[in-house]
Amino acid sequence: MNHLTILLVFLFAGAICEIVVIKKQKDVIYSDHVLFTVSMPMWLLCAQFCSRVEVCKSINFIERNKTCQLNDAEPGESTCRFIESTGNSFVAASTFPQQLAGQCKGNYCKCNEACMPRGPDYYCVPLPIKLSECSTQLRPRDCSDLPVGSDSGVYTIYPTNAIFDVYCDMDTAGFGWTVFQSRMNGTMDFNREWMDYENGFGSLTSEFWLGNNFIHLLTSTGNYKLYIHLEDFEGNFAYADYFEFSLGDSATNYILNVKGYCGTAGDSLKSHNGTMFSSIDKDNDKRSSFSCARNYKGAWWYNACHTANLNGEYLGGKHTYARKGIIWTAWKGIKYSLKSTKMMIKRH
Ligand SMILES: *[C@@H]1O[C@H](CO)[C@@H](O)[C@H](O)[C@H]1NC(C)=O
Ligand SMILES: *[C@@H]1O[C@H](CO)[C@@H](O)[C@H](O)[C@H]1NC(C)=O
Ligand SMILES: *[C@@H]1O[C@H](CO)[C@@H](O)[C@H](O)[C@H]1NC(C)=O
Ligand SMILES: [Ca+2]
Repeated sequence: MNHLTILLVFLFAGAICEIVVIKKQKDVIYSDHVLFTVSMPMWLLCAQFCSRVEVCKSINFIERNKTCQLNDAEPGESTCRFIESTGNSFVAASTFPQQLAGQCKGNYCKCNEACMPRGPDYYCVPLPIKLSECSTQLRPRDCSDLPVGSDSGVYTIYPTNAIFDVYCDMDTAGFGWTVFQSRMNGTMDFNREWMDYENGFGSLTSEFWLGNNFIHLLTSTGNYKLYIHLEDFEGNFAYADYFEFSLGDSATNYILNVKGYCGTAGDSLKSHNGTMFSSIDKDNDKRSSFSCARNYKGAWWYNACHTANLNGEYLGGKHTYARKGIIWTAWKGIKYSLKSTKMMIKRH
């Protein structure tokens, strides 16, 4: 018997003894985070399997061919990666009842091991399938390589030929986002020159810009998506999620490539795609005899000039100066400066 068969025997034996009620979210599957796929006769056994595997955060069960997919994430606020899919089910592991998690709850096997209950105790068995994520665990290329379960915070990452610190957000939109821009309360001055925007400024635990250099470096080593989280002063949130995001190098003036919008904030970056980065001392915008960066006190991928300006002045809500402030026009129009913003990326 191979490992998989042994594992399944245990799971089936376990399943027969337990009567549990699990809420399932029907008719959708979560497409972006499938770790691996196994055959199972019913979705409850798929859920059992997931509950025994430390890295499993949710499942898709495909009814037609009895396929159980284990996902390494639960969707965050965004539902962009859900696919409507009649007859199938999605279940988040956080909704599993205590009995299902059994004695393994809170115990940690290695990333490529499953936790198996034994009486009041547990033991770890190697998974039959090797998880690629494990190989880079000690030298994460970005926040998505960190061990599943890691908290939000500052981590050192090791993308190709570089080492630097970043803030990892594990709470806003699911696990593994590398944050490159943060506005919270206006404490940091964002009206800065090219060199600052190139190399980064601010404090990673408060307000900051990671640096065009670093954003380019990260997005040139793989396929990245972008998530923009916005908050107003009335307690509302909105997001814009782009399936594709990258920056060119310094020779292109960090030209923006962004596409695949989905979200609640509206697509205010569309008109900025394909434009170069500009700052108060370097005008690469599309408006002659006029500096968008100087006029709107920011640094951004200006066209002639903008429909979004998240590095603008911290003006604190409604104001009278059209397009000044921290602007996302599709959500709050041209005279509202947002309370907080976060721009972050994740490999896919
Ligand atoms: C079952 O169907 C899904 C969705 O069409 C597909 O992704 C998966 O590979 C199939 N599984 C098997 C074992 O054929
Ligand atoms: C802004 O928030 C940061 C981080 O929470 C804090 O350190 C700083 O003191 C705040 N500044 C103001 C002006 O509230
Ligand atoms: C966005 O800009 C990039 C870079 O200039 C370009 O290659 C791409 O075709 C543009 N995409 C869209 C959807 O306009
Ligand atoms: Ca100009």
